[in-house]
Amino acid sequence: MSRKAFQTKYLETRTPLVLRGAMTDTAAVAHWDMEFFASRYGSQRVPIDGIRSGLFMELGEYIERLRAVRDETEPVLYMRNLLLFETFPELRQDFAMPWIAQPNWLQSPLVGDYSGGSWRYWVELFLSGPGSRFPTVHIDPYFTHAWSIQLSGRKDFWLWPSLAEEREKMRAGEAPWQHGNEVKPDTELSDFFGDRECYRLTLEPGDLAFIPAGWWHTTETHEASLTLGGNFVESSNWFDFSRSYQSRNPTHSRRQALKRKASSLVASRVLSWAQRRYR
Ligand SMILES: O=C(O)CCC(=O)C(=O)O
Ligand SMILES: [Fe+2]
Repeated sequence: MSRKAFQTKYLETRTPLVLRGAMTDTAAVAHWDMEFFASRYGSQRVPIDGIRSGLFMELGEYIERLRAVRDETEPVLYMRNLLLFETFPELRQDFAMPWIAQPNWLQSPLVGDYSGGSWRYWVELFLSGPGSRFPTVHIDPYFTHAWSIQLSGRKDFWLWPSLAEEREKMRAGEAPWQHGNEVKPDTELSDFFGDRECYRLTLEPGDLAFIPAGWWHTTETHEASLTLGGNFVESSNWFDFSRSYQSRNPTHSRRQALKRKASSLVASRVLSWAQRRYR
């Protein structure tokens, strides 16, 4: 598919897409499997179940545990949303952002820093095993579009479209972005989603998924699974992104404006010093 076709058919209409095998030939899919992470980073302590959970484990021990799961009713916790290049910076040279996530306006110095700069090169790592489930049905922050690359194992995704009134609330910074904790997508969400059509898909190694801005989603695995995921902003979601971010972070643009002022002040001081010195 051409970049232009992706733009008009999927980005602008916010339509989910799976590109089967699109990433098979990349270095990450070829080399980053469980064994790679276990042997290279086995003794590194990493957060389990998200950065805010306060739970840490050595990566090697986590991988051993998820390999040992036999019964889906006793799954391991999801090792999720680990910021890959903040944790393992040297891996960055072996990874190229998937083409669907380029251009990414979050990488432009013109838009400034969001989330303290951690979204500039937004790539997260997810590990899970039989019976592990992403803890919430949610919409990704601030209307960012998302991509997922399945590295090993299979992963089931559920996606539901949002309603116009939910999106309006999200723009105003009012809506909940998450629904439920530990919900079982196929049996317990009918009250919430009513007859909204659910898209179900299973990612296999090498597949690339596009999860558009404003779609509810969650995931589940039935085997050891390794996934990379990230989020991005470009022309089709910039307005919703900046408006909803601003609603929740009212001091953000003032801070950005101050920063710009401060840096131009420094620049003008340096320039006038240089002029005086070399006159
Ligand atoms: O389980 C996954 O790979 C996707 C998780 C997800 O939707 C997220 O981190 O926002
Ligand atoms: Fe998500």
